[in-house]
Order: sequence, then structure tokens, then C-alpha cells
Amino acid sequence: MDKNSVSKPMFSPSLMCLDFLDIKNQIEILNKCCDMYHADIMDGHFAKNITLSVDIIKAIIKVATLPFDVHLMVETPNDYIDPLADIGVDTISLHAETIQRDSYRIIRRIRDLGCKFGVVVCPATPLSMVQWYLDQVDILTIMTVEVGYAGQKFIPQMIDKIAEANTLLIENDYHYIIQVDGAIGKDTYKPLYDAGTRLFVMGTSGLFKHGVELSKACQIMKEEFTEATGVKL
Ligand code: S6P
Ligand code: MG
Repeated sequence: MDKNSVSKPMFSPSLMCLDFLDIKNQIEILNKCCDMYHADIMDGHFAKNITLSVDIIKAIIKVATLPFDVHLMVETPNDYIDPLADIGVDTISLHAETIQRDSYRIIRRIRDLGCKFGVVVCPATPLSMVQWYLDQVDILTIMTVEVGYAGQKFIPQMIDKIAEANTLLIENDYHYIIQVDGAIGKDTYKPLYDAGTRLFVMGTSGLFKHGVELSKACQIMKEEFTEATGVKL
């Protein structure tokens, strides 16, 4: 049995989908029903939007009891590594497309600061782009929508990429966990789980729904996951 087949699925709510008028209360609920936090930082250039920032994460982290994975959608990720490590995030996830010229130096810096290293690939980016440092990756994130916005449509071709990532994981005995980001919910859980995903970024498609109280929404998320995959949580 491979290690991925025994690891438990985990849920990481995407904090850009919070109701910003009620952040503290929502974090206190999510602390009890999720496994990690997913915090998107964009610069308006690499991704054409602006969402969270280091300062906002610094405030949220004070009431959060789960580890933070920060997804950096910025052209100059190097500028964010030290400030993020200073505020105590667990994992720094950078886009492969932005670290091609200095990946090994950046990975070493992240590790030296005591953080985990995550790498993210856009839908059209092949896994071959990260193959030379896959052995050092803690979280491998496959984007299943384009970067920038919540509420987009799932890109089904990504299932093959996840399966390829899972084959590489098993064949090479790598240690990364496969995470997916974008349009995750009851319609996509099963193919994603079967292909090898174990960490699910939860946004508007599967968790943050208008008119549903958040602790109830968490419960529905888990019920729908179990119903779709047959995996008890
Ligand atoms: C997109 C960002 C994502 C979104 C997430 C939202 O640039 O990286 O993390 O927050 O995709 O989820 P949903 O279900 O609305 O697509
Ligand atoms: Mg993200």
C-alpha cells in the first residue's frame, strides 16, 4: 500500500472567501472543523487581483490555531519570504512560474527560516517545470482554475496532472502532499481524491455559501465529501 492511500484527506479554507466584516468569528469556527488555512496574496500583476496581505495574515494568525499555507501569486515572491516567516506561517507556497531562475536559493532560504516549502503550478504549466526540486517539496499545489479569482469553473484536464503527480510521488518516494486549488466541491471531490489529492482548498464552491451558517457549512462539506468519495472523516 502506498503512503498516499493511507493519508487522511484534509481541508484548507481559502481565507479570501471569508466575510471580511466577520473574520474573527469565522476563524474561531474554522479552527474547530478544518486542518489548515490557505491565504492568497496577489500583487495585481502575476494575478490581476488584490486580496490578502502580510499585515492581514499577521492579524488573523493571532486567533488561528491551524497552520497557515500562504499561496503567493506575485511576480517577486522573494520579497515576501522573510516577512511571512517572521509572522509565523507554516508553509510558503510559490508559483513555479515565478521562481525558475532562483528556485534552489529560494527553497534554501525558506528552509533556513524554519518554514515548509510549497510549489504551485498554473493549469497550463507542466510538472516537468518542477521536476528538479520535487524531492524538496512539502505541498505540491495543482491549480484547477486560473489564478486571481474565486468562483471560477473547474478545469477537468487537471485530473490527469494530479494522477501524474501521484505517480511521481509513489515511484520516487517523495514526501509532498498533493493539494488542489479552485472550484473544489461535491462535483469534483471524487475524481480529485481518486487521482491522489489529499489536501483540498475550500472556497465558494464547497464551503463558503451565501445564507449558510459557517459551522453548518463545514458539516455539509464533510458530509458531501464522504458521500462523493466513500471516505469517512
Ligand atoms: C485563486 C485562489 C484560490 C481561490 C479559491 C476559491 O487565485 O488561489 O485559492 O481562493 O479557488 O475557491 P472557489 O471554490 O471559489 O474556486
Ligand atoms: Mg489559492
